[in-house]
Amino acid sequence: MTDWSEKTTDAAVQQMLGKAEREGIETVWDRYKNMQPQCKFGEMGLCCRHCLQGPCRISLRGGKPQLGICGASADVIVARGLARAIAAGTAGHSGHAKHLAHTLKKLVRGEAPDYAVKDQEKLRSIAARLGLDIDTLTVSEMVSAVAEAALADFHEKETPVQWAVNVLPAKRIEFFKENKLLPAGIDHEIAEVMHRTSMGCDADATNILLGALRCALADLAGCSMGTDLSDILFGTPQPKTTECNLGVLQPQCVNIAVHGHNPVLSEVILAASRLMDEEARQAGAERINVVGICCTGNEVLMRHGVPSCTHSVSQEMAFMTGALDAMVVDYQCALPSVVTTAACTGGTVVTTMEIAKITGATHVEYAEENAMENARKIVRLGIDAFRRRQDKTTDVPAMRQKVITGFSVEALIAALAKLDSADPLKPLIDQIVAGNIWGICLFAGCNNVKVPQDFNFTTVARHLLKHNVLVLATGCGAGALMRHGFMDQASVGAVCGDGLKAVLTAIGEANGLGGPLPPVIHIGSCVDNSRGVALATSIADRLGVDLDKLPVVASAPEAMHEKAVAIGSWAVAIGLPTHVGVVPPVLGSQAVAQLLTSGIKELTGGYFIVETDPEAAAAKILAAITERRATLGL
Ligand code: NFS
Ligand code: SF4
Repeated sequence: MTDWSEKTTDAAVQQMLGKAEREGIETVWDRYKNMQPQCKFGEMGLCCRHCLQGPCRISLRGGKPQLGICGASADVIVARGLARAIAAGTAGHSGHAKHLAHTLKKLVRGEAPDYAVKDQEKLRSIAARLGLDIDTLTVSEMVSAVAEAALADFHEKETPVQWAVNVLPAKRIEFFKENKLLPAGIDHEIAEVMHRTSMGCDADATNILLGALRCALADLAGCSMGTDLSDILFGTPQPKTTECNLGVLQPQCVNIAVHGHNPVLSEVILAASRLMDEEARQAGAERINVVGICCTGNEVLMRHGVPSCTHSVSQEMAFMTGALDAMVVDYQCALPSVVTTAACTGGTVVTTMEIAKITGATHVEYAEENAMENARKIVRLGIDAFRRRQDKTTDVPAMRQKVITGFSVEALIAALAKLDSADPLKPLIDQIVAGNIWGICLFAGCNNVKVPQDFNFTTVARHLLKHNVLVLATGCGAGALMRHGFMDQASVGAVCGDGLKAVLTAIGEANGLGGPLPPVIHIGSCVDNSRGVALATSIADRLGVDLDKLPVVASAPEAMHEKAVAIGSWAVAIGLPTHVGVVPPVLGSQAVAQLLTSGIKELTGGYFIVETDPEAAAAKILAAITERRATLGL
């Protein structure tokens, strides 16, 4: 039997890889192999195509050429490349947030009849944060004002981006102001990075990186806005129990996977599917089974307990089961190859957004104005695919994991309030001071085909949990950890250190869970890294310190997307030691690499820890936490 452990550590995915090999169906891992050897210039960040005189690439190890045709140095080329990745990531997160703001505006105008404000309390708290007079405004006026404020954050204006200023401690904002790091407008910062990194513009690596950091803070604003507006529209998540992994696909049902990012689409698909079980039964199915993939999967998992099917690098495997009828995609992180996998196994890929079509997929243009009608059309494509697979066999791995999810900051604070209703953060802070919680680590980011799937996530998490680090997780990182049982309270005994175990048990029991909280706390999708920031900011405010003093760290052990680069960069900008387990294309410049991993510490207090060996990474992350504790006198 082939050993698949170098590709993935998820047993369900391994089983599907065996099937793909037997049937000669190409996967992302095959294409990775065919891509070897990958270009060293690209790996090092030493290739520039920013003008038509190029491509230019700078020779490694001191050989010639040492300058691009225009004279750009290795430092400049590497810094420009990184800055553009951050701008692209920012465009993704904030584009998602902008889409939600437009949906809110349509809602107010009566043009989005299938949407409603599900969480008025969240609306009021965000309106108050924006300085609106919440006592005199009606709900609809408040929605309108919040949406306008959100859209105003995109262009350059006299005042800085509110979704950056309002989500961080005052001390951090002062520091950003002094260092010209406060974004003036989200789209403005993206455009400015594109401008300054174009041929013949900014040719000072440090200066480029400072501009890139300001853009990364615009990315944080986009993430926070995405979370806030989604909570207003669809509700703030509350704890719930569900399941994950490929075993959540049910051959006797019409299986529809929502894939991508924005709950604007997936929420309505879910609602439509709940109204269409009868149609599914007429086609011979038991019912419609909606499952999630990647971050939109996290969105509907957090709010509705929709089971998560798989994540990131293994998305093709959902079709390999033969049981997935339709994969409905909005935008970001969908492999174009799913169309080919679907063709081999009989499923349908449905694209829905004007900016994200895939050749070979069925495109149903989705508009908020006709949301339910479009959603029904899309679900019907799934029912049609189900009809077509009646005489075919399916191979759904019998693997499912229990998941406890839904930990918004509001939910976490409510859980802590059961221990101290007057000062909910106090029990958490007391436990950090006592050392029962050694520190907090936020796991984020993707899987990356260069890493055996989930291996880095699970190895680092296991090590940190044993050392009593409280672990939060988002995105496909959360997906990795949930598929390996880290979000099931039953594994607390096996994976957590004694201090952490006691804390998780105390919170769980005070909340009537009849047991502990799960070892890893699921706080949402990638934009929901903002929930981690909100929690850290509350702790910092409660203690009256800045974020760079807290024993809080971030880790993206299997990062892949440009969005992950943007997130990692704002994590460093707000003062967090931030681990990345995949080497970003910066090693071509010693100056840039040095700045990111140590020089920047002098400025922001945060820095990158680049370490591909997960055991070594865990040790370095722990050391960073311990250093912070020592500075705090703990
Ligand atoms: Ni984040 Fe989420 Fe997943 Fe990576 Fe992609 S879905 S937005 S980028 S792959 S974690
Ligand atoms: Fe080459 Fe300079 Fe043009 Fe880049 S901008 S392709 S380094 S000439």
